[in-house]
Amino acid sequence: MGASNESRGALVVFEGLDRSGKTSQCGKLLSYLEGLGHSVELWRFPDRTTSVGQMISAYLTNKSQLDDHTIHLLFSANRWEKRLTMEAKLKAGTTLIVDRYSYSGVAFSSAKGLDFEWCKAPENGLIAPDLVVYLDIPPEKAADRGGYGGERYEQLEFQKKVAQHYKLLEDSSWKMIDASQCIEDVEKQVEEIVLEHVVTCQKGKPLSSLWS
Ligand code: FDM
Repeated sequence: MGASNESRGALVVFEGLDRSGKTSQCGKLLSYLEGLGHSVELWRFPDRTTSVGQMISAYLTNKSQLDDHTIHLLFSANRWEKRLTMEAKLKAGTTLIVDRYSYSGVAFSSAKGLDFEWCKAPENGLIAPDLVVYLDIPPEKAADRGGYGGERYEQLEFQKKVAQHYKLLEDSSWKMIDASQCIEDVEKQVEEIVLEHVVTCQKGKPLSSLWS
């Protein structure tokens, strides 16, 4: 996909159950990398600011009902509409920290009972992350942290199914981090592993596509 030896930013994705600490860790990592002088941006999916994102948001907050396949494709479309910008930013040397990506797409929809391979198909051709940080936490422990906000998927029984489906997606780009640890320990491990990948991408690791 990209020519090698061109310095570029890294695509770092955070995945994990609700209340696993993704959003806090993404924010901390942003400050850390900025402090080191890197060009870095924080993204999240769903991106609720686009018109597709607004349909997704209405669904998640139970203001609209959609067929499971339809919402799955909207989540995917929401990533596709950002793909070109994502590639341009990475090539311009900006590291992107992304709170949820295709793995959430597949794990959540297949947890509802949709076919796993069908769920993966629309993600084919999106940019593959250089690193997926999976914040691993037992669903019961995540639920104990409280603060499920009442959106559609924030229920313990469903989160247990999501956890099982996430694990089917693990590949060599994944780094599992025990998210039951204190926030500072998680932060330190995240910083170390991400920095390693940022340096590899600066040295010109080529971009690649999901799911190859
Ligand atoms: N979610 C998120 C999906 O079901 N599919 C997707 O492709 C993505 C990116 O949307 F419950 C689910 C996961 C979560 C919800 O996520 C909204 P945030 O992180 O709470 O905004």
